[in-house]
Amino acid sequence: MQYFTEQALSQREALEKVRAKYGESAQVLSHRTVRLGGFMGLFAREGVEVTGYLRPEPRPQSRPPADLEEEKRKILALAGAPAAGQAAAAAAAMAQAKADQALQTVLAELRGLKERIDEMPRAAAEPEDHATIRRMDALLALNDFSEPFRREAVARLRRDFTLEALEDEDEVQSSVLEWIGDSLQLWRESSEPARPRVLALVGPTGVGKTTTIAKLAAIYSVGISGERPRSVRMITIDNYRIGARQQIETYGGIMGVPVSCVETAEDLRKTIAFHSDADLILVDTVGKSPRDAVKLAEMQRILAACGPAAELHLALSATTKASDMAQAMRQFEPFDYKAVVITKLDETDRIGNVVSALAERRKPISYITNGQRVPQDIERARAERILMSLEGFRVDRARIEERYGGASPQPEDRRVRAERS
Ligand SMILES: Nc1nc2c(ncn2[C@@H]2O[C@H](COP(=O)(O)OP(=O)(O)OP(=O)(O)O)[C@@H](O)[C@H]2O)c(=O)[nH]1
Ligand SMILES: [Mg+2]
Repeated sequence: MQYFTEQALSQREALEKVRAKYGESAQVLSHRTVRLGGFMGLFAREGVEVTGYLRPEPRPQSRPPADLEEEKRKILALAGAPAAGQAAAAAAAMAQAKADQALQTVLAELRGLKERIDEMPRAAAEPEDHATIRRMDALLALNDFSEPFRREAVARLRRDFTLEALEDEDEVQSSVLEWIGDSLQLWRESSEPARPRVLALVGPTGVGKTTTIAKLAAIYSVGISGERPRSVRMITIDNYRIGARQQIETYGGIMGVPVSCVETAEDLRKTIAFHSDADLILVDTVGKSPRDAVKLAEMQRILAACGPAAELHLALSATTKASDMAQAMRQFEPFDYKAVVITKLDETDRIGNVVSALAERRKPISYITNGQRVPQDIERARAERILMSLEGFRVDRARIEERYGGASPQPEDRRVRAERS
């Protein structure tokens, strides 16, 4: 307890001093008359001295019952409480842990449910729309076309078709197919490519970049159906993964295509300069997660050494879900990729996700790969090939080929077909 003593000329003044100094908590116990000031007993004046103590601060509010229980359990445990007490405390703790776990499970399930609901295709057509419009919307949803793409198609169907015309469902389907075909942009090689033509492939991990590079090296180095064989080189920036280096070196060994492994931008620049007599230099890169911005920036810095004329292509697997595909396209945007290689077309029947993502960003498709075999399973992108692989559409093949297949098939396409037949 804290005590105080204050002196003043009067009791009133002494009490005022106490209040001012210690506030309401001051409790005066006694007062007495004293002599104040003076010199050696002379000139002193009579005054008052008050003595008292400070009332302790009120105790904080008692804790809520749950905390009290917790305290009790701890004290019992510390004091070596009887076994029954400990058992009760342990049981209570376990019950609490179980309740927490159950809550976490429920929350995780709710989160998953929300994600699934968000991903569920919502109908772009209204119930009052003509049955053909609703069926077209369902067909596009079946093929994983994005909601904006389907909304656009539904709006166009409402606008361009009379009720009578909507009765001819085959004709409507053919029109929708043509709209899809027209939305596709195809990458065409320059008729006078730079020499050497440098083509680098970037993309998320495991989409098939190295396999695609090997396929391209094979088809261009062999020279197909009268095309002159090109002198091809492969460079990999994936130097530190032993398996990856072996993978591309094995392909190079089989095809007789020289392979160089580089680590830095300077290495890359020098290696390209060293192979300046080649027709085509293919650059394979290590797969990057689109979420890893730092590594993406580093790869971009290295690839700048390919020079301004280099073609950067983004490899995307057709099996990627629409939202991840959009994210990959966005994250690789700073690479200024010129075209997209769609890989693993053989692993899915639904490619609307790719088609709508490319249409929304106006990116052309350069190559399509549809299997693991090197070099057979690759072709230059063709609209009719993509349209034919759509699910559930009754395709008027002759009409599609007439519209999109005007140009004779690319040499490697003929070869691939010959090999398959
Ligand atoms: N089904 C199928 N599998 C493919 C295709 N292209 C590649 N693959 C397979 O996909 C797997 C990964 O291929 P890689 O070429 O190593 O992929 P990557 O993009 O180089 O992988 P990282 O370098 O690790 O990023 C391998 O098993 C390939 O055989 C394709 O068109 N279809
Ligand atoms: Mg690779």
